[in-house]
Amino acid sequence: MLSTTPPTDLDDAARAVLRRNDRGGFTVPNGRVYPFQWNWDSAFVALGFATFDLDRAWRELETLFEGQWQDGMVPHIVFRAPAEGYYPGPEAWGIQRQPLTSGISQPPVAATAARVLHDLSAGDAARIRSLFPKLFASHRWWHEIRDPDGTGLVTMVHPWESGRDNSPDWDEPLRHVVPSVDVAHLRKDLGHVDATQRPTHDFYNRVMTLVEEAKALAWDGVSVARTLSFRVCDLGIQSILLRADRDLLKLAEELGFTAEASALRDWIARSETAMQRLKGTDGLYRSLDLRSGQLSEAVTCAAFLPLYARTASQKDAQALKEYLAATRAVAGFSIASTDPRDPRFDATRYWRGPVWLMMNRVIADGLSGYGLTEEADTLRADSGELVRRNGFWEYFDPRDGAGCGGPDFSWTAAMWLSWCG
Ligand code: 2M8
Repeated sequence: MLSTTPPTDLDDAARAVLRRNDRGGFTVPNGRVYPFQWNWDSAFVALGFATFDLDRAWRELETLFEGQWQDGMVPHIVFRAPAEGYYPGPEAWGIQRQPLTSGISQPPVAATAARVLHDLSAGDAARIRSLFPKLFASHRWWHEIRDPDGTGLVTMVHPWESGRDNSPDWDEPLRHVVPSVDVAHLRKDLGHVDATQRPTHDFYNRVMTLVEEAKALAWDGVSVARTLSFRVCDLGIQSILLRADRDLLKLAEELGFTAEASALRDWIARSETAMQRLKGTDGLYRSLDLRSGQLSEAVTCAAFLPLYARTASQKDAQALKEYLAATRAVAGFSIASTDPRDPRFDATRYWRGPVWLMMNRVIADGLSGYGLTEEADTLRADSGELVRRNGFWEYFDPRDGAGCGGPDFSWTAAMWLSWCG
C-alpha cells in the first residue's frame, strides 16, 4: 500500500520508492523502464529493506532464488508477472520454466547481501540455513559451468551479465559478434528514456544475436560457455564473485557446512592466482577477452573492484588512489563509469560515463578495506549529494550531477538508506 502522507524527508522518500516498487516479495528496479525482478538489483535492494524491514529484505533474496535454474544459475531477470514496456521480455528468451526467466546471469552480489542480513538477524539462523545451499549452488555454477577448464577465470557470455551493459570494456569483443537480427523496432526503452542516455541500436542487434546463438544451443550451460561468440572474463563479475566467495565461506564456517567451505577455499585460491592475468602494464586491472587473449583498453569503474575482492596489493591501491584523484579533478562527481579523459567517455550514455551509486558503494567498501578512508568518505559524500540535489535517479551525469535514466530507482533509494543518506 502506498502511503497517502507525503514523505517528510529523504529517508521517508527512499522507503516510499522501495514500497512503491515492491510487487509483493520482489522489487522492480523502476516500474516503467524495468518492470520485472533483476538479479543484482535485488541484492542491493535487500540492503535497503534491511534498514527498516528485515523480513522483507530476506524475502527479496528468497524470491530471486525462486528463479534459480536446476544447474545453479540465478538468471539476470525473473519475469514473475506479465508486464508491458520492456524488451526483451520472456518470449524473446524462449525459456520454458516457471517462473519465466532470462537465460543469462548477473554479478553475484547475493551471498554478500545474505551475510549482511544474517549479521542483522541476531542469532536466528533459519533464513540463512535454507538459503545457503542455493547460494552455494549458484557459486558452483560460476566456478564449474562458467569455468569448465578450471582456469580460475569465469566466463561471461553476454554484456548484460556484467550489469555494465554498454561499457567500452565490451566494444572490442562485441565487434566480433556479427549481427544476425535487427531489433531496433522492438525496443521499448526509448519510449521511457532519452536515446542519448541509452545503448545504440547496433548494441541491441549484437546482444540479441547472442541470445539467438544461445537459443540454438537450447541454453545448455557448458556449450554456451564454450562456444558463444562473446566470451569475456569481466573484471566486475570476477571480483564480485571472489568477494562473495569470501562472504559465503564465512557463513559456511559459522553454519558448519564443511564440504562447501573446503570447495570455497579452493575456488578462492584459484581466483586469486588467476586474477593476476587481468593486470595491465600500467598496474590497473582490466577485463580479458577470452577469445583473443586481449585485455580491454579502457579503464572503467570496474578497475576498483579488485579492492572490493580484497585481492589487490597495497601498491595497486595506491595506483587507484592516484587514478581516482586525477579523474575526479576532470569529471566533478565520482566515480565516472569510464575514465573521463578517454575518448570513449560519454557523460550521459548509461555505462559509458555516468556515476552509479551501487558501484560507488562497493568501491568505497574496497577503498576502506585498504585504509583509503578519505577516498571512501569522498565517494560517500558525492553519492549523498547527488541524491540530495536531484533525487533517486538510475544514474547521474558526473559533470553536473543531473539525474539520468529512470527516476525513483530502487537501488539508488536502497543505497541512500543503507549507505550514503
Ligand atoms: C540495466 O540492464 C538491463 C538489461 O539487464 C537493460 O538495460 O535493459 C543495467 O543497468 C543492469 O545493471 C541493471 O541490473 C538493469 C536493471 O536495473 O538495468
